Amino acid sequence: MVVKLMTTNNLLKKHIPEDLLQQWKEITSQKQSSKVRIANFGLLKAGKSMLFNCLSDSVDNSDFATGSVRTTVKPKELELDNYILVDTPGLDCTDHDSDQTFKVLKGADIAIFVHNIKSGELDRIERKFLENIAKNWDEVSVFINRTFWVMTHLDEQECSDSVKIYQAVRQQICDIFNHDVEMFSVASPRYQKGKAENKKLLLAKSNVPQFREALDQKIVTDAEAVISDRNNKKENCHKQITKVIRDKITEANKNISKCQSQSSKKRQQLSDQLSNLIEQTKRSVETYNSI
Ligand SMILES: Nc1nc2c(ncn2[C@@H]2O[C@H](COP(=O)(O)OP(=O)(O)OP(=O)(O)O)[C@@H](O)[C@H]2O)c(=O)[nH]1
Ligand SMILES: [Mg+2]
Repeated sequence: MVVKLMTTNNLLKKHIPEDLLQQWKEITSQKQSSKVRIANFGLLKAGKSMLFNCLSDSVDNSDFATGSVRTTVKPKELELDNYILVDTPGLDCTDHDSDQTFKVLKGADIAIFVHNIKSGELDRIERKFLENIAKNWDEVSVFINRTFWVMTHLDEQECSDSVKIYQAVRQQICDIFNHDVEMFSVASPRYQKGKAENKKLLLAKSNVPQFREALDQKIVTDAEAVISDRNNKKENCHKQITKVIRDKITEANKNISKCQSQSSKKRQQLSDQLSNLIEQTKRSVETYNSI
């Protein structure tokens, strides 16, 4: 008999649920860097990539492609001096994109939620995605503590409406997580123009420097906690995988015992039938001999 040995990867694929395996891959495939990983998330055209270009000071949007039609189609990573940025596709395009973003967030240390203030309050898809996090995140309080909430397109919505929208979105987030959050409103093109033309007023009015400062501050104050959370995440994921494997072994052992007991029952039945047959044959021969 030829026993085909399966590779570890194939074994994992066969026995571990896809989402758990994906989470493990996401955590373990990250560059073994002590740098903080920052991932964005939000609807299509929310301004995620442009905001990341501001963080990397790419005034011509060359680090992360931006555009007026669906632009980011798969996550893109960029390593900077003090952190790694992971740009993601819009949540509202396909279910696969949303799932992929959820996994990217699981592997990130800090998340940045990006919402276009021009689109008004959070829509159904954004709320659904956030509700899913509130329901399924291992430690929601850590998520809240490590997430920045940013509204873009401030330059196109500077009217009384923007204050109303700002407050309404903040309330929506508070309702989902039962936690009040601080929100930033930014104007990314203004920041890029200010950088390119060295115009301090534009930079200040973009609000991006204030946001960057808060982000930098968070990275400094949470540095140790981030590493310890990262290890906890890895450990939790490893524990879950081990549990799945142990449960599978227990189930397989039960099946083996069941098969063994069935086979021994069958063996006994066969043996009884054969003994019966021998006995009957013997009796027939005796009867024949006595005639
Ligand atoms: N006026 C203004 N335009 C912005 C701002 N942020 C982004 N944009 C523009 O909005 C469009 C979408 O921006 P992106 O950064 O590509 O949006 P995205 O969320 O990455 O989009 P996808 O990758 O397709 O999901 C681009 O044309 C940007 O130039 C902003 O703060 N103000
Ligand atoms: Mg993009």
